[in-house]
Amino acid sequence: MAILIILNQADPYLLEKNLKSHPDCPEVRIYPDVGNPDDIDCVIVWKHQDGVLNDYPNLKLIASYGAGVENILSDPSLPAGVPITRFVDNTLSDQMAEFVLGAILNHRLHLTRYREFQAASRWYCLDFIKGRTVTILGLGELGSATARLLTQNGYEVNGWSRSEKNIDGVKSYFGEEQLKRSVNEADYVVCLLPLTPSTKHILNNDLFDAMKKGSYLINVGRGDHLAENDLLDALHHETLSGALLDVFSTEPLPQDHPFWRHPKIHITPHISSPTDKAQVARQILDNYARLMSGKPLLNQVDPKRAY
Ligand code: NDP
Ligand code: OXD
Repeated sequence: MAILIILNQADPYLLEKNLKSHPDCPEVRIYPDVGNPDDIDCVIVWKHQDGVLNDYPNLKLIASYGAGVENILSDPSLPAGVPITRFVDNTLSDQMAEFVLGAILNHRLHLTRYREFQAASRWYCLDFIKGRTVTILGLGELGSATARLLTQNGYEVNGWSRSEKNIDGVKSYFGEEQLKRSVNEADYVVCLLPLTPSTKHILNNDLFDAMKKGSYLINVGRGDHLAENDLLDALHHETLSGALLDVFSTEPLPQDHPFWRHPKIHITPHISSPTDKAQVARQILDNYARLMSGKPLLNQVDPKRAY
């Protein structure tokens, strides 16, 4: 039996090294050097091509290398009935929380703008931006960790999710009908939703119109949460004052994309919370052992919920 690594836009050799550092690791193969497909009982995937998971008759586990699983669930030839797990870990939640706090501080304190002034040898002072109310769309593993760090730093935090939440200091909004209300007082709106059919293009003109004029958008969920032309419109009409985007519909972001040169858009290359290779290797081997001994898997995805 063997684990097959199928990673795009991530280093399969580094993951292999981390897996093999565990004495209980089974044989590991890296796609496309599959060997006998009958040997493969577990695949570790990230941004795989549709159809490639269909060739393994003994497949018993599909493990996502990251937290998001939209790329797995949208594969029309996904093998039926094979359990899917995702990466859930404190390293991921803590990094995301720190990144979002950093993005808000950078905006409030104008740190990037001062770097631009410096490039023009310009001595010019701006007032700190005062607003400290943040709405987080998605209060799951990452959203709730981010909400906690922000409340600890004196921010007023609202969260929106499917079900009601009870997190100290965080005002909970839930369900479709409370979405607009959740954002209308916020100076910052942060998207930490999973990409599903009901969240695709949720960051659109309708939502922007419900947001406080001049508020700032941070999208660290997925590129397809955002209706890109609606954001360009909202920035043009000053409905929003700016946006930090870490994720894009097409990654890497194409060279000719208008976001690159937009003065009100701050781009980071899908880096807000990278997978920790040692932790993901440990977690997948733990689940592999659970699979072999018939124990329940950790962090299993519910395909009906789509996240
Ligand atoms: P979780 O599954 O733990 O949390 C998802 C949250 O979204 C839950 O609170 C859920 O509500 C809420 N939600 C889902 N669908 C809806 C809906 N239709 N309406 C309202 N709320 C909804 O996910 P994680 O926190 O682990 O990760 C979130 C996403 O972050 C990932 O799917 C991925 O896309 C992105 N990500 C980005 C990274 C980056 O580097 N940019 C790194 C890692 C992840 P409820 O709690 O009620 O179920
Ligand atoms: C993830 C990511 O989903 O890195 O883990 O985007």
